[in-house]
Amino acid sequence: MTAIKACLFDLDGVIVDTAVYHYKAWKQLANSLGFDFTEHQNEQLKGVSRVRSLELILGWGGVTKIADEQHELATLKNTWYVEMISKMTPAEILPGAKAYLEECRAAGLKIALGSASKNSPLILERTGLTSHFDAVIDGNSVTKAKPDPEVFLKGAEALGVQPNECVVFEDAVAGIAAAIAGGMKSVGIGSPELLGDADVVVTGLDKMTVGMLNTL
Ligand code: B16
Ligand code: MG
Repeated sequence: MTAIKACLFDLDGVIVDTAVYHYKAWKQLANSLGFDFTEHQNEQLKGVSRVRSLELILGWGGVTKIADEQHELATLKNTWYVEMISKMTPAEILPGAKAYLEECRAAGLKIALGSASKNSPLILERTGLTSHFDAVIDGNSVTKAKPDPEVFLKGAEALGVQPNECVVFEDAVAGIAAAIAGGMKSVGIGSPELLGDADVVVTGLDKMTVGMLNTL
């Protein structure tokens, strides 16, 4: 068994719950176009890129837009979203997340962020977590979305470790698939029904210990 040397964390749904803000901003956009979508449908947007999220939402509303208009709509949604996340505070860090990042660092593990979000630097800054990461790989530095392993492979590279020395923490099915495709161990954050392909599934980082990584 190869020893784990690094932890790669997804952001939304693992460290913070920005899905609520994404939902509010996308809903506002859909409403401005004359339709609505449910919180259940919103589940499908978790871990999905901004561009792909818009395509899905327009599809739900039966609305067709040319590329230029799509770009404008995505930018408008992002303006509203950034307004919301600019007011985030450290109180919005999910239970156990900060303590687990600190436990990992104290155990000598390297830590990287592996997120689809182009807004991750702002979210880390607002929540006071920037210094907890040795590397940040996000929507600004990848060309292929999860389930492609690019974001996590770049994370491993930035940390100077091999993929099989990494464990990925993810709340999205596509994120677990990306970890597996990259040859990494994975911890699912959420329900075992949804994330059954992960090596282990817990409800949150408050349920994790560094010791558990040796059993993966
Ligand atoms: P942005 P993650 C993802 O974050 C979100 O889950 C997803 O809903 C969002 O569309 C995506 O980031 C892109 O975010 O519009 O801020 O670039 O789960 O990969 O940390
Ligand atoms: Mg996520």
